[in-house]
Amino acid sequence: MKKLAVFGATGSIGRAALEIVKSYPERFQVLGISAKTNLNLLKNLAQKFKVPYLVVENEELAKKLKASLNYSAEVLWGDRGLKELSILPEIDLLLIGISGIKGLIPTYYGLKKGKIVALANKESLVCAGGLLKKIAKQTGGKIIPVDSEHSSLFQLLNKEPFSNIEKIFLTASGGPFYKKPIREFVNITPEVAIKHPTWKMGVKISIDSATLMNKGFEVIEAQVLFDFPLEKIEILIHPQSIVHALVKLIDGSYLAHLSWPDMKIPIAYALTLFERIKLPVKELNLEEIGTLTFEKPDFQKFPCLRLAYEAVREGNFAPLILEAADEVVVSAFLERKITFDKIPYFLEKTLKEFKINFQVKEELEDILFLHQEVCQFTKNLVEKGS
Ligand code: MN3
Repeated sequence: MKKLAVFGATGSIGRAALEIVKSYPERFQVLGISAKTNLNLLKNLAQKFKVPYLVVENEELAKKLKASLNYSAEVLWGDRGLKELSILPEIDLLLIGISGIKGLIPTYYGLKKGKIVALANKESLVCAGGLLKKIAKQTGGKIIPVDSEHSSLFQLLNKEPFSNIEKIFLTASGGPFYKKPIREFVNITPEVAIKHPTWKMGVKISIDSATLMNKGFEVIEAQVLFDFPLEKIEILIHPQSIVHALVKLIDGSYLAHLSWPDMKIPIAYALTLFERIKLPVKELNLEEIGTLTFEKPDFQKFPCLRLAYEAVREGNFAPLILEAADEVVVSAFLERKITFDKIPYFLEKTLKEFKINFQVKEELEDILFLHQEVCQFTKNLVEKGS
């Protein structure tokens, strides 16, 4: 029986994970769940699974939740609550479905305790990849990717010695605007941009998919996760979202991972520690799909891709700077302070102009502080720029 904590239980990753848990009660027990503010759904999930530890964003919500529960549970809150849940001795596996830099908190403390971390949070590896890998090495903690592309690569790369691998490919649907002429980008509204063609996801990641910044972050993650040279990581636009990743071997063979785009597959693969279990997912009918297409991404039209590669090349904290800037710029777009076409402009400007003015120790507090500093810097840029 695996003992789980699900961070971001009310989001799309968390809900999919709990659906799997519900189908396999003999395999999993949920000891902790967290949510930011969706109190009603968190309460329903908590009561359904009789979860002993719950985390919400603040004390007020914690009190409200505790008073409304029909059983007795420990209700924690805030960053401290995230930390406390992640280090509970009785939990073996953490699923990090929180989006944003807050996801780094349970990832960091969980790895420090040598736990298995099934990671769907992008910011953790983009902002603190080196640090997390260092900790995992020291404690024996494990990072298992849950993002569909990285889970696919993980499955493909498991079967081959490193020296056999010539290249890896992440696929991208291209998002809703892949075919749109760039001159029309200025008119894209938030309402249209959050509609992703194949995946149902949170708002921030949907915008990142529309700018392809999401794919850029995934390149950064793949580089960290698999210790693979950047020049050998490529992106292929694949609008059908059936092939999630490919690996090219030195003998000219390609291995690919195909599945219906459903996050339950990579989540279950991580939660079971690489066993295969039956899942309630739609049958992949290749005859019905008929054609799978691939093309090179357009770096001119989607400069966020170039920025991601540049950030990795620059190293230091450039990926963190890019990620923090993106958080601010995406909010500014959602609040209609800037237009869609200006997103990469502000990212690039932050990358160029932000200077780190203190000695950053590779520790959680410093990384969170640096992230905040960048956010403030980009906020000022956006205000001046519009
Ligand atoms: Mn992905």
